[in-house]
Amino acid sequence: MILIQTSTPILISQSVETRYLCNMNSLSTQIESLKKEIASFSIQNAKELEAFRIQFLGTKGVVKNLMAEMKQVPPEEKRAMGQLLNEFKIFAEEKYNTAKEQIDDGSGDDKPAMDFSLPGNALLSGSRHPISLMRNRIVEIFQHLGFSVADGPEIEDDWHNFTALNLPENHPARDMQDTFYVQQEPAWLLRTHTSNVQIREMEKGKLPIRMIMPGRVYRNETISARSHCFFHQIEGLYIDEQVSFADLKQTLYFFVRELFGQNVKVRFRPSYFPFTEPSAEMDISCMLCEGKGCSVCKKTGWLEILGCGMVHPKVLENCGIDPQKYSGFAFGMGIERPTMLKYGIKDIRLFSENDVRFLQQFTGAY
Ligand code: 2U9
Repeated sequence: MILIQTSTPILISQSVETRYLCNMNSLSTQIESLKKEIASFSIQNAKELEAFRIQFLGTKGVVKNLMAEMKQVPPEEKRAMGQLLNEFKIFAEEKYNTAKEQIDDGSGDDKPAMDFSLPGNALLSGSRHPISLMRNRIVEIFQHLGFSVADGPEIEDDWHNFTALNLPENHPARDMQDTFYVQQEPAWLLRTHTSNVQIREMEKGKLPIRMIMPGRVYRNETISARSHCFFHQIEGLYIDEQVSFADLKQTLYFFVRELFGQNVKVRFRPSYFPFTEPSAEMDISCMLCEGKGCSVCKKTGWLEILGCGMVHPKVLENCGIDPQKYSGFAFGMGIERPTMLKYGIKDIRLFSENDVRFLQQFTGAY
């Protein structure tokens, strides 16, 4: 015979002969009486709450003991009795939870009521990462010029990262863009620039294209205060009939004045990239010394900000675009460098260390 411990002892198992020790009718009578007991159980404070929990919901409490008895119920009655028991369990839990809430919020008599005159808890607001702040601002400027944003894979194949960009295997310029290869599939690599997205957009064959491609890129480089094995870029591409170098210059001039202020000066220096011809690097006047020369601009008065050029005809051909009909310009810039300049950040590693003392400084920044 098993007695469940309540103030009114409940007889669950009555005799050995019956094999199962309570039936549907007797269980429902017992539960009705238990429910009455629960309803009249006074819970005014944490101590009474705990007493209730132990008696009805504890490991040796009424609910657990009734559940244990279910083992002896024949299969044809298990379902109905199980349901009855479950409803009872919910009934007891609801009583417990309601009482707990009242005690926790001070409306029980254990704690004083809440003092609404006290100051509230401050809401901690997060902050955008400085790289995101800079990327968003750059994206916004180009969107005003009618550029849309395109995205693509960081794990790329050789064609989209190198070969289509006029960087065939063994091209010496590949040396400057050494990267990481996927061990199980060495034909896949981590992209070294977001140019793979341009190639994929051009391959779609929908012209004209006026897009910018922000994203994370990878290089096999030694990590130091000035360089990292991954960083962020924004590249841009404009392809249409009769796009000229003058369009490139005017677009980029507009962009840097929006980003760094209307007084900024620019200069273009001839350069070489396998994917553009002609190619150039664009410098802006140093915003720290206003072109006079300082340690940041290494006494030159100029800061190198991006590379650019007219898309090489071979690259257009590689993507199925007729270079006789279409021309275009492209540019690429790292996001870390202008971000470091804008916020006076001296070490590139801070961007990826996730130190809240660093990140918190950008709360409310734009
Ligand atoms: C296609 C055709 C041409 C993108 C370009 C550069 C020049 C450039 C560097 C700036 C700093 C990379 O992050 S960085 O190291 N980029 O100098 N990028 S032209 O030219 C393209 C891209 C795609 C199809």
